[in-house]
Amino acid sequence: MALLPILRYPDPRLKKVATPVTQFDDKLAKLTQDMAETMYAAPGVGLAATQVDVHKRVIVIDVSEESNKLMVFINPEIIQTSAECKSYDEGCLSVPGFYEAVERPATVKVRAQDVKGEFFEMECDELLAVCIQHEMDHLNGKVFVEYLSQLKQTRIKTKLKKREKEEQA
Ligand code: K1U
Ligand code: ZN
Repeated sequence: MALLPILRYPDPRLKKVATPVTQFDDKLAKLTQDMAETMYAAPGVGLAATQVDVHKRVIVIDVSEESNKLMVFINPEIIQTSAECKSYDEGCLSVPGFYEAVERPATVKVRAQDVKGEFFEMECDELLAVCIQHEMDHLNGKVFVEYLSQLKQTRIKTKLKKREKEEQA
């Protein structure tokens, strides 16, 4: 297994729209394993392939208390959303150190394929609902800060650039 470098906002590669997976082979299995290792090491509760510069529709998530319930979603689609919305303080491994409130549908039903290509459906609520919507945004080239005001987006970009310079010095 391997740890993959995570792209940092505002890297333009985070804006790419991921394409569907068509080959359910060993290469895909290895990608999901490497993504899981990268997510656990970060640490985080989710990771989209976009964030590791692979522009395929692949997501890994583990929102369990003991980080032992890995879920893999290939070609995920949201097929139902609740009318009720909830706000959650979201974080992002591509925007390290920033947590901001984002409002999204409280529950969603997802249809996806597993690593072998088998279709499944899942009802998601609580953190899982937040996380799957956040990760699907990544696959569509959207980072959660885009839900914030222009002022907040600019402040986050400025702080991240300053931090990057300090890290390089
Ligand atoms: O997509 C990502 O960058 C992963 C992101 C997922 C997420 C978390 C919370 C709300 C929405 C989306 C993260 O995992 S950020 C880190 C984080 O939430 C966390 C880190 C350590 C322990 C528990 C949570
Ligand atoms: Zn993210």
